[in-house]
Amino acid sequence: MAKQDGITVKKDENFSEWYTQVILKADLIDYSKVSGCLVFKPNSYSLWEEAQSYFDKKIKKDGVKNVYFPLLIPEKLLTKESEHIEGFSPEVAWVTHTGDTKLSERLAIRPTSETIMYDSYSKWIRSWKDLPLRYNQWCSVVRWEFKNPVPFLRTREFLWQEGHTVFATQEESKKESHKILEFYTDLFEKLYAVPMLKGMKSEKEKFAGADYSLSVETILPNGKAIQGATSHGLGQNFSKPFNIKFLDKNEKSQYAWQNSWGFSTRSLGIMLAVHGDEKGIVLPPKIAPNKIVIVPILFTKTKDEVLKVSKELAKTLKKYIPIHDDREDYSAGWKFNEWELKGIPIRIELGPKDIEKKHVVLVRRDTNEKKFVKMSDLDKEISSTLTDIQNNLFDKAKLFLDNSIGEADSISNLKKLVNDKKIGKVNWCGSVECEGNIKEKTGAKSLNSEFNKVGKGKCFACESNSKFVTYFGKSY
Ligand code: 87F
Repeated sequence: MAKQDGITVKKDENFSEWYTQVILKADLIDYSKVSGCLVFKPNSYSLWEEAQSYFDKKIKKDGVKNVYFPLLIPEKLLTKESEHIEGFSPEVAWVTHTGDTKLSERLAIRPTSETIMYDSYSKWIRSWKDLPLRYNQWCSVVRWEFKNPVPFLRTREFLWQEGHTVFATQEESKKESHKILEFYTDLFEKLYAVPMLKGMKSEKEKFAGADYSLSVETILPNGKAIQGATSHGLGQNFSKPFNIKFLDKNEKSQYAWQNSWGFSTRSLGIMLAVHGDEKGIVLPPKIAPNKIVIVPILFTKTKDEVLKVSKELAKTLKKYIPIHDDREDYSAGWKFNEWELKGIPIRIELGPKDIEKKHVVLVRRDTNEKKFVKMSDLDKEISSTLTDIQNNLFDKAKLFLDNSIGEADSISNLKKLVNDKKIGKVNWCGSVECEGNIKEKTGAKSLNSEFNKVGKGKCFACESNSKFVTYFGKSY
C-alpha cells in the first residue's frame, strides 16, 4: 500500500457508494469470480467468529447442541414439504453431474436445512423421552439471488446458524421461539450495539412453512428497513410430511411441534452500515477483536526509548488485545488513518514528551475525543471508555431508529413517511390482501407487529377493524 485512500463520499449523500468503499478499504472482503460470492478476509471473518462465539455460548448454556448435516440435499427430500419451497425454487442451486455423467437424482446445495435434518429427526425421535431435541448448525447456505449483490447484506452464499428444535407440546415450542428472539435481540443490542424492533411477521411475510414467524428488524442509514434474524414456530407443518412422531406418556402417538431459527453474516453488514462514518468502519468494543491500538511516535533520537515503553505498555494492556503498531516505514498520521478506517475503538499515542510526563494520548474512535491519561490511570480509563463507546454507539443508533419511526393513519401518510426514508407505525388489520394493496401503493412491506399490542379502531388502510400495531417500511 503506497498511498492510503480515505473514503471519498459522504455516508448521508451516497450511502451505497459509501458502504462499498468502507468495506473494501477497511480490508474486510474481496470479490470472487462468482458474482455474489465473497471472500471473508481476516478483518471480517474475525468479526463473524466473535458473533459466533457470543451466540454459541448463549444457546449452549440453554441446552442446544451443535451438529453438522450434509451440504447436498436430494431433490425428493427438498420438495417433500412442497408448500415451503414453492416461492423459493428459482433460488435453489443444483448439482447435476459428476464428471460428464448425469446424476440419477439431482442434488440441491442447501438453501436451508429443514428437509435434510427432519428426515433424520424422523428416525431419531421415538418417545417423549427423546424430547425436547434441540440442535443447531453453523454452516453456509446458497440462495441464487437475482437482485444485485451487496457485501454481507445480499450475497448468494452466506454463513449462518440454523437452529432446529423439536418439542412434545405447542406451549414449549412457543416459549422457545420467543426465548430465541430474545437471544437475537440481545445479540444485536448488546454485541452489535444495534437497536431492534421485535415482533411477529404478517401472514404475507412469514415463512410459508411456519405457523408464525417472529423477527427482529431495524433501519439502515438509507431508510431501508432490514430483518436481522427470525424465529419460526413451525407447528406440525413439517412433522406431518416428515413423519416426526413420538409416543407420549400415555403411549399415544403424536406429531411433534417444531421451531427453526437463524441469523447470518448479513448481521455484520447491518452493524457496519449503522455505525460507520466518514473515516471508515466503527467497531463496537464488544465485538472488536482488538480493542485498542498503540501507536508509538517515533523520532530518530528517541525511537529506542519510546519503542521500549510502548512495547511494555502493550504487555500490561494485553487483556485489550492491543495492536502495537511499531512499523517504522509509515508515518504516525498514516497509521492513525489506517486504524480509524478499520474501526479500532481506542487509539493510544505515545511520544517522547508523553513519556517524560508519564501520560499518553487516548483517542476515541466514535467521537474523536482526545485526552491525556496518566499511565497509572490508563487501565481504568480504557475500561470505562470502552463501555462508554459501546453505550454511545447504541444510544446514537437508537435515537436514529426512534426518529425514523412515524405514525400513519392512511395509505397516503404511510407513503409520505416511506418516501421520507422512514418506517410507519400503524393500526392494521393484518390481511394478506390489504398488505398487497399497501405494497402496491407505497412500496412498503410489513416488518413486524408488536407483541402484546392490539390495533385501535379501523385499519389504517382498509375498512376492516385493526388487529395489530405494525411497522411498515421499504425494505432490503
Ligand atoms: C431459499 C431457497 C429454498 C428461505 C429459501 O428462516 C428454501 C428457502 O426455506 C427457505 N429461503 N427459506 C426459509 C428459511 C426458513 C428458516 N430456516 C432455518 C429460517 C431460519 C433458519
